[in-house]
Amino acid sequence: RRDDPAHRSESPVSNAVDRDLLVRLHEAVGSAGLVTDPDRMRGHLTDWRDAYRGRAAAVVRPGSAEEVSRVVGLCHRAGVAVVPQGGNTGLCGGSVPDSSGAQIALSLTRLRRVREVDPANQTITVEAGVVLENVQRAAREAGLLFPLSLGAQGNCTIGGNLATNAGGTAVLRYGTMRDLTLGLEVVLPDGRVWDGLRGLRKDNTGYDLKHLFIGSEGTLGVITAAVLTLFPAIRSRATAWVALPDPQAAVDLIGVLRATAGPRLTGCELMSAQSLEFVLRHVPGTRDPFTGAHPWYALVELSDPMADAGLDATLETALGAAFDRELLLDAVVAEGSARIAALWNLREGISEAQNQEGPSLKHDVTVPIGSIPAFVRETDEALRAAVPGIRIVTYGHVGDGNLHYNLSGPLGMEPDVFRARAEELARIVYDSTARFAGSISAEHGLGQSKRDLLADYKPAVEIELMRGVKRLLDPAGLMNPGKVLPAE
Ligand code: FAD
Ligand code: S2G
Ligand code: ZN
Repeated sequence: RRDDPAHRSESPVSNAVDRDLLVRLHEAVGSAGLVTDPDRMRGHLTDWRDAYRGRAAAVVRPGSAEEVSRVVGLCHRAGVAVVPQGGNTGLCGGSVPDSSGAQIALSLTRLRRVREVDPANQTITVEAGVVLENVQRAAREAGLLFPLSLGAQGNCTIGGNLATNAGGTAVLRYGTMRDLTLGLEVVLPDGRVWDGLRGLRKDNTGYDLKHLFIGSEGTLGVITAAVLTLFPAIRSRATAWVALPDPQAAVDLIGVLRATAGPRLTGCELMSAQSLEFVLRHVPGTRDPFTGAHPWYALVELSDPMADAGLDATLETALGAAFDRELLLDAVVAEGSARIAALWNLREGISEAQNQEGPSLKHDVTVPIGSIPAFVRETDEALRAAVPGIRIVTYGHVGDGNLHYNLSGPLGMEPDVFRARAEELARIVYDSTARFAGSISAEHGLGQSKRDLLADYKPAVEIELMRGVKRLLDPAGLMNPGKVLPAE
């Protein structure tokens, strides 16, 4: 974090690994693939929010899976730790090396090939460094859809999406990255390559090993390619922005939408009034779709592969039923793609807007959907008792039970004074999550920021099993050490 030695003005480069390894790495990846210049390394030694900084012996950028295999094998033989990186948009510090300077940052961003699109099989085979929005584009160009969608899609990579089992705004219809993956190619911690790039929807031949690597955050191996499932392209969408009195109304609205639209409900994002206030203040060009202020808002979206699916009528029917049940305070259906994009901009702008308000303490939690109203009531109450005036930005993927509970300090509170309360406030959110049988990390993973919480929120036997898997696959402990699993 900011107070550790890595934040001092010391050079990010260190010579903590012997020169022989650097020479061999240079032989393996050439000058294009080995970065030791401090200025060129810096971007690889911090995350998107600059919340974590580290140092490294070098940044290695292999250009192929074969080069990844050679690099990882060399580091394994030299006993040097490897920290895989994609777009560095992760929010738990998982891709940032530690401050020892004795690790190699392994960037997969040069593995950028879309190896194959197979319309008959409805699959796409891509390399780990392909940016998410380029996978979406490749699918679109084939007349198909790759549905993973999240705010960082212009920078995050498929390798990072797999390693964090990314979720995003379409999970309630298409699932997480885990549900969208049929096969993986992985370089194991000793450099061997596991080619599991099968595009079969049925394959019951033993343990499903890909699921060990999906969500492993670079601690079990380096993902170099994947076979992902594609879906029919969307040809009609109907999107509405609604105002609600409370989270209970949002939960009831989901029920009405599911009863009316079934699987055509593909987006349901909730946001508190505080969230919208920050967006309207900091995101240029945004405006409140309603005149009066309301306590809660939701963005709901139906979509369908049929062009004339009558979605507008379906959405109007659902909203009518919701008004009849007094679930809504106001509603507007977006006319045309520009208005739809403007509504999504209100939602996707929250994260960046909150960063403009000083330190934001992020908590990415899931609770069973029916528990959301009580969970929000109890958590808000406890947070406000702890820090009067705290500004609570509650928003996110309510359709799958995932809320982002991101906290900003009260107006006038010194940022460092608020930051000093981070652990206490996290406990309040996570203890409340645990009381409602939820998860302390819905989609962002654990990285380094949440790994030490595991012991308090996971059964000991589960942590023992995970340690067993780690020992089996990475006995030398060289893959992304210090991430995911708590220190022994
Ligand atoms: P990185 O940050 O580079 O790495 C993340 C982790 O994966 C690290 O532990 C790293 O070691 C490991 N890793 C990376 N590449 C590989 C590889 N090839 N093999 C093995 N391990 C690897 N996340 C969501 O799930 N849903 C959201 O809605 C969402 N919204 C976001 C909005 C914004 C504005 C931002 C900044 C982030 C958001 N995120 C969200 C978080 C982040 O974008 C995701 O976690 C994403 O999947 C990270 O991808 P990346 O390529 O940036 O990975
Ligand atoms: C989102 C990520 C951003 C944040 O916007 O859906 O997953 O700030 C989040 O938590
Ligand atoms: Zn999210």
